[in-house]
Amino acid sequence: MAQFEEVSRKSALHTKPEGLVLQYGTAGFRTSARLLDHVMFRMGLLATLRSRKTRAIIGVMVTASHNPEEDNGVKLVDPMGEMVASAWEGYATVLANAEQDTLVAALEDVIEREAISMDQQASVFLGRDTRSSSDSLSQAVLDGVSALGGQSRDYGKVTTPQLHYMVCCQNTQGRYGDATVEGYYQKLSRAFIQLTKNVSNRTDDQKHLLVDGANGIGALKVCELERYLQQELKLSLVNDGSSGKLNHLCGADYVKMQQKAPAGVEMRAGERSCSFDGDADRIVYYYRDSAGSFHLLDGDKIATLISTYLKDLLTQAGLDLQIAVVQTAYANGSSTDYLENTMKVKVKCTKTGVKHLHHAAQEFHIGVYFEANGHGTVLFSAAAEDRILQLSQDPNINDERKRAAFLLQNTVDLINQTVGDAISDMLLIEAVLAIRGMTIQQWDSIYTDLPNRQLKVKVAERGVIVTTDAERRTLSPAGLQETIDSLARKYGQGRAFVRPSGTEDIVRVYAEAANQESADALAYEVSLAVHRLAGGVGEEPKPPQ
Ligand code: 16G
Ligand code: MG
Repeated sequence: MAQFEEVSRKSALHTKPEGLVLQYGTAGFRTSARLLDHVMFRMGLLATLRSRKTRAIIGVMVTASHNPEEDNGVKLVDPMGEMVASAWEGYATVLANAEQDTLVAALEDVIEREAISMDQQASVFLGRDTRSSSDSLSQAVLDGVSALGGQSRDYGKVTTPQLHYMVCCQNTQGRYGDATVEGYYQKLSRAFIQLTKNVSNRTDDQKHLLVDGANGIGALKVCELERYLQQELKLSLVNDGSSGKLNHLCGADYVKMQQKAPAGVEMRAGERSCSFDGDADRIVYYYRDSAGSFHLLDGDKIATLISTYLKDLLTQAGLDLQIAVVQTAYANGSSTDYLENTMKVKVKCTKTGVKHLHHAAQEFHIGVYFEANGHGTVLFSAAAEDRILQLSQDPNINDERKRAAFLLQNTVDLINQTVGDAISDMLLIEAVLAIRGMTIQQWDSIYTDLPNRQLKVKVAERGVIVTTDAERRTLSPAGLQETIDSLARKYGQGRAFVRPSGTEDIVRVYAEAANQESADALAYEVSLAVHRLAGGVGEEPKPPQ
């Protein structure tokens, strides 16, 4: 077939290092950028096949998110803007690992299994982050698309959520919005201004936000957005990429893991600040109190703020829609307790990874999902959106219901429902704080986090750890869960779990307890148990200092 001759010819220009084996993990392929050229070419091929199969546009995003500048990665985006279906993650791994001379056979196998008609048109949307390697790696994706006769549209530098948004807009014929960066800013800023315009007495301090752009794509995009906000939100951008290194001593991952302010951020007491990650699909907030202590408001605090706001609006609107919060095992125990017992909201726990939370959130009228690391959004079912729309157009309702329906309607428009989006989440949080007249301290005091600690353990084969119950318990190796149970019981409010990382060759340990000392001790003791029972390599973990 002539098409496959082109694939063979072009593939010779994107050769695979012999013997290299990579896996499409939780967030696609991610490794050192110099190992990825052939992977990008092949993901161009696969996205083209996926487009033929679904008869829709497929997205390809070149980014390694919060990883260091030297790394890169790629993920595929399905037609409605969601993560690619899991069977296709398997094909991605097979294609990436095929040696040069078996690539065409591997492609033919996918075509046959999925009964793909090669006459069908194919179209791929491409985006990339600001890494220096992203330009040439994007070119490799485009080569793959054209080698299989697909069309492509290159959006250049965009955030990951912007690419997801474009894919969804185009595949819904513009019903979700206009598939341009301009259209994205217009939709979000319009909704933000509608939400905040009737809030009286907003001071300059309330309109001001410090943003750490992680020296990445989010920094560029937030600058572009600002002029659409008509001074309703004034952003002071640090780590804007002009001099600092991507994700180095800054960004959402750094702030969350180190529990401290990023480089370059000088906060006045009580000043609201937030950090994006390297591809702007995660956000965390923080501030310093008058005594100088640092306070982090992570994904759990964000989920609580947003779900409380939505629940109250539903009550005011008189809408009987079911709202739920989806979390992972990393959610702070205090947040789960507050949501379930004080707010009386349904809470569901899933495995780590956006696709699991996203999927679970689709089961409810309104599903608010956030990982503690700041990755999340809100999903509204079609029925929920319809009911909100109908109510907002009903002339026979009282002012309170009218106002609530108006706010709900614009909140739907402000949220990027395709995936967690730092820019959209930031605008939503700013709008909610404005509408509720809340300071960041008041938001923070909704509940108090339990002290916690995360550690990593190196083992020979992390697959020996098998988890169940949304990763909250282990089935193997034998005896590990019993050990964790008895260690956790020693400490007030003690809870711990372990899971193999989906992005690094390590086992992750999480522990929380009534005080920091106990959380640290519990995390250490559990790490030691993992090292001893699950084939630890290198030195045993050391007790906390
Ligand atoms: C990826 C996931 C993120 C998850 C993290 C866990 C996506 C887009 N990203 O970054 O949701 O929290 O992996 O990493 O799904 P870990 O498995 O190494 O702990
Ligand atoms: Mg990211």
